[in-house]
Amino acid sequence: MKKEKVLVTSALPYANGPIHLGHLSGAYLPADIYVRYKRLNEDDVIYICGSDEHGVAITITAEKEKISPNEVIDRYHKANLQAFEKFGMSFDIYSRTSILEHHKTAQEFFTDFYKRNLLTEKKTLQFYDSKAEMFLPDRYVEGTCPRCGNEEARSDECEKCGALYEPSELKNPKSKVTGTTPIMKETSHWYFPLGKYQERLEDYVNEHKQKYSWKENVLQYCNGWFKEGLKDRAVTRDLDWGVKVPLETATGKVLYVWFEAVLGYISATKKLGEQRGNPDLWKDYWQNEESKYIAFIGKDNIVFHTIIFPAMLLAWNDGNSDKYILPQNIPANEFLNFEGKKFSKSRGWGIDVDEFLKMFPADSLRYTLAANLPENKDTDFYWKEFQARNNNELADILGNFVNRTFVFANKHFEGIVPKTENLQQIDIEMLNLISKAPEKIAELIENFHIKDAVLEMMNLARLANKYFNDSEPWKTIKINKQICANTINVSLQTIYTLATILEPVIPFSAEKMFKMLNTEKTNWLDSGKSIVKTGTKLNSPEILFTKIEDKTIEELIAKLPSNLVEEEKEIPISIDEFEKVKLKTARILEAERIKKSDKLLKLQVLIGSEKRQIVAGIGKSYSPEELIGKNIVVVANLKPAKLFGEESKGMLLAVEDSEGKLALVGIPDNVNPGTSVH
Ligand code: B3M
Ligand code: ZN
Repeated sequence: MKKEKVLVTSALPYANGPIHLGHLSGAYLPADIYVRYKRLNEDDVIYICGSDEHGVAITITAEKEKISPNEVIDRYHKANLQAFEKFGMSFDIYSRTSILEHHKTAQEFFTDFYKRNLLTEKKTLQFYDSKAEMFLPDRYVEGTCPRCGNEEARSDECEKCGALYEPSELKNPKSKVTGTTPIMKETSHWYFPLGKYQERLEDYVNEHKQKYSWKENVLQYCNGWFKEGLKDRAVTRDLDWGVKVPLETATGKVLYVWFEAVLGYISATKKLGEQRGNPDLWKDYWQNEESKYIAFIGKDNIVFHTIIFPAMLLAWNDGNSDKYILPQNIPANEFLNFEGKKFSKSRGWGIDVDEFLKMFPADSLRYTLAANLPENKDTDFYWKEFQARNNNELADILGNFVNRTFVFANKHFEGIVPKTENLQQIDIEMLNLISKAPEKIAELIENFHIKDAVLEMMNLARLANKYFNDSEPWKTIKINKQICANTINVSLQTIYTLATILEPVIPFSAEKMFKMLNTEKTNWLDSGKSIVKTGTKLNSPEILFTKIEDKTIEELIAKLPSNLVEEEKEIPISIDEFEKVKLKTARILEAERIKKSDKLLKLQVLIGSEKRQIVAGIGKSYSPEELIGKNIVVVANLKPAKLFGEESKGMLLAVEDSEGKLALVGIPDNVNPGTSVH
């Protein structure tokens, strides 16, 4: 098979907080599994990551913790690097965006675009804190919601009522930096003409989706953006933390964090070359048609990697002779939740990697997360599932098989790999299984079906256990020692295959297995070809996995913040209370958008013979046209309210998916409007 040149990146985590399990499942563990597999397959792969150290994510943390941004990034860069190492991440480099090389790379892109007149300067009004003498990014301003009066509304949206508005509409704005009232001041920024690249980006996405079967979630995201139409995007910000805009007139301005963060992949590769004494190494991966680039991310980063970064690379390529390759695939994952709820640092919900690894081995965590990756939908980490995967799969299936084989080999064959003779059908079948497994699993990993690959791996261990049972070596040893020797030899070969194919998932245990077998790692595909030599002296067996006790897990569950459980716990109500809510069916007669809001729609609905107006926040999920004639369920006796100056009498029922998309609760067509819903 032709060896591939592969460049792999994982999203650069902000150095403003610890890495938690959700991060690992999204963009790190799947990439590490892929990369480790590629290395075993003897492909030429480099794996790049590092800290994202700019943007308001960092400065806000610095203010909260009352330390400087520099202290924030140093603290978390180090902590995250260590946590990743403990977890067994095998980056070739874990760089950071504060290094000079990165600033230079990012500025080089900006300057190139600027000189080629790609960027336009535009003036806008923005909040300005006169006391702190700084422009305030959106997240730095708080005020009273112009719609519902919530006093903690953000500058352009209210989390309480969901309203979106212009920052100038916010009442009583306050700077989060000094608490003073900000003024509106004119500022200017440079805009990248994303719209110009729309056609080429659509072609890029369409071609790649077919050729490399891009994931459905990624495509849907891209199509949403294309449908809306790509618009110019500001690539500078008024902030003094970040990569300075390399123009004399741009004092106090930095490059927008996303503009430079994606270039962090390139600067990190440059750094890697420097470390390896090969300064041109990066070109071999980034500017080489023979190389393929895979970008692992979580779903919240899709647009930056499928649209914005490729557009920047296209823009560069248009004007320069050294041309970058574009990502070949971007296998974005959905999110991992924790015990049924989103990870939340502020509410203490979830667990950091570091904390986790103080209690349990990395491989147990890696295996559990890998077996449950949010590849197509959000998944959950549950303590009980973790225990079950560790005890019932790692310990009882894999660990047990390895252990029994070694105990037998030591007891009856002096710890030396016995030779085979006259293999029986059952042995041949097992050897057949191990010879086929690597290829089958490789195909799954190559196509980023990592969860399925993990399933196959454990399945092989399961079949190996069954083979051992069915062979009954404890009987054959007494009747025909050669048959028993065959079983043990084949089992040892199987352990070798398992160690190889499981190495990407449980590298620490795989290492132990190779050591126990006293046999070097070979490449992926050969690992199923009876590599362990007859006569090899085995090393003494080690316990691979220890079981986790119920008590330990129960204690961890009991430690979960109870106030949060309380908060989201359903408060029981009586039937009488429920009866107060009048749910009725209704038919939508008319629908139109409310000006200035992309979320709100004004609906005229029919409830029985009564026509009513309802204002509903479903404008991002439905167009007015597609709503007309739909039968829905409404709360008919809700107190009337005014939204954007429009009267709303009632509320409709909709379900929200994990991406915030709403779907109306539907009812059969033959139900008349005005029917009560019980
Ligand atoms: N730091 C966002 C995040 O951590 C951002 C990713 C950058 S990838 C170039 O989700
Ligand atoms: Zn509000």
